[in-house]
Amino acid sequence: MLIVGAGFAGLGMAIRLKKAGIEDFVILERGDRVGGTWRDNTYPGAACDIPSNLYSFSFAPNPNWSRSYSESAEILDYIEYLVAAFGLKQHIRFNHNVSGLEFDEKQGLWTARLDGGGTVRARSAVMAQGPLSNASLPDIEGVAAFRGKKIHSARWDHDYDFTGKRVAVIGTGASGIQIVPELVDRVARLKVFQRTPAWVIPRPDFHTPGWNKALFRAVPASQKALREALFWTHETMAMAVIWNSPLTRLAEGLARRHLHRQVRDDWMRRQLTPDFRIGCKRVLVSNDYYPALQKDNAQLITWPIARLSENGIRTADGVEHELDCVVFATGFDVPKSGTPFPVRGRGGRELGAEWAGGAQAYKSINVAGYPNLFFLFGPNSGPGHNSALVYMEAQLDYALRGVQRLMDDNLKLLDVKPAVQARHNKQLQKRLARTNWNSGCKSWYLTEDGFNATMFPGFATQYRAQMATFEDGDYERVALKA
Ligand code: NA7
Repeated sequence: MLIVGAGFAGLGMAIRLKKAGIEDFVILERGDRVGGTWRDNTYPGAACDIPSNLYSFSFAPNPNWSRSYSESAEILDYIEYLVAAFGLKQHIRFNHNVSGLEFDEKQGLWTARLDGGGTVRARSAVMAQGPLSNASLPDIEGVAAFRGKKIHSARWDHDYDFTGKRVAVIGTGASGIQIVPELVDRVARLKVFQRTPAWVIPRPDFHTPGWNKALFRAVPASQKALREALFWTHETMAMAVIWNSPLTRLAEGLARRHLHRQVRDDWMRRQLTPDFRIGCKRVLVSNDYYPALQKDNAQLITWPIARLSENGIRTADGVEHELDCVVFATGFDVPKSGTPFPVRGRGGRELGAEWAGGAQAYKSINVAGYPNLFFLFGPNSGPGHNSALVYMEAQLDYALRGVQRLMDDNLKLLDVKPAVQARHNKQLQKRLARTNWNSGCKSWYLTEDGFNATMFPGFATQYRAQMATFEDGDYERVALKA
């Protein structure tokens, strides 16, 4: 088997394979370090907005988390611990950037082409390259012309000295609101360019006391119980975030109260109040973003950006903002085709072309015409309210079952039936139409035409249930000739 990507997903797959006694696999990683998104996002303040006890593998609990919401470096340490603890290093090929995948139907083999030549062939393949792995500079006029420092949140320059600088942060999503409080005290002036305000709720973040870690080490069941409690708390939040319900209004009330408590100025309150339903975009958690915006050297700018110039940013009201540095917290380039490189399946069909109108898969993991290929965090696997790793574990189990079928039944190919996939997607899209994500805001969850190929319209428990059964009848099976 070949696995593309050594982030949580690719490494999780490797652990599952090893636990099942399968050692014949290789992980192709384009970088020189494991960790995926947690290797790339090292900006000051980078942290997960899901509690660590839930944002970690249930089969590898960490009793030593230093706080409820871990920072990026601690998550990266955990990922590196996984590599060591499960003996994954020997399977990883660093600096191996896959530039294409091709299926040979006669032999039932996938070939990965590598940048700079070279190929890897395997019976099955796992796409674990992550949905948000390509940092994107926005398509704003003049970005190239700006002569000052440009930094993207996911490509941080730790050598740049912010002291005394006039700095802009463009973008107020999950990354932007974590960067602003960290930068504000280091710079001379901080201008925050907001296009759309997001809903922000309080962040119940605490240091883990020593006795608590000791308890987790001595009585692992206590940590398991905490994880369960966190899981069900987040499950309940689905009713506020995914669907429009009385809980949605309750959550909006909580966010409004948070805003009113932290921000006194009426103008600023109005600018920071979203005009869409909570959950439509990712709900943000922060205690220090609003206070940072109100510091004397900070300014919230809501005029649209007209262009960047050599010296700064010009806004639509005609004001020139002179700057030394622009931080782009503008998110990621979610590939329109759904894959970062061409993927050719049976009969030379190409996935990017098939997904041009919006990606679809069966149970988010298999795609008809692309046998023996498993997508981790594929179409409609995104959680809006719960830990991505809960969803990931369900995917890993499912992919393992597929791989075991191929091996145990001596199959050349296992390909989901097109009709099964079509029926599944018809139901998904019907359910998605009734969700908050499709209630009128713009987000990276949707294509420009408003097609939601990203999120799973249900509870994590429903997603788990969907992934818990592997129906052989859903697949075309072709045996290898003896
Ligand atoms: P996001 O969530 O995609 O946020 C990007 C932010 O940048 C958002 O506020 C955008 O405004 C803003 N943006 C993007 N392009 C522009 C332009 N051209 N002009 C002005 N503002 C712009 O990325 P993050 O890195 O914060 O978070 C990504 C995910 O990581 C997040 O969903 C979590 O799962 C963790 P907009 O709202 O589009 O008007």
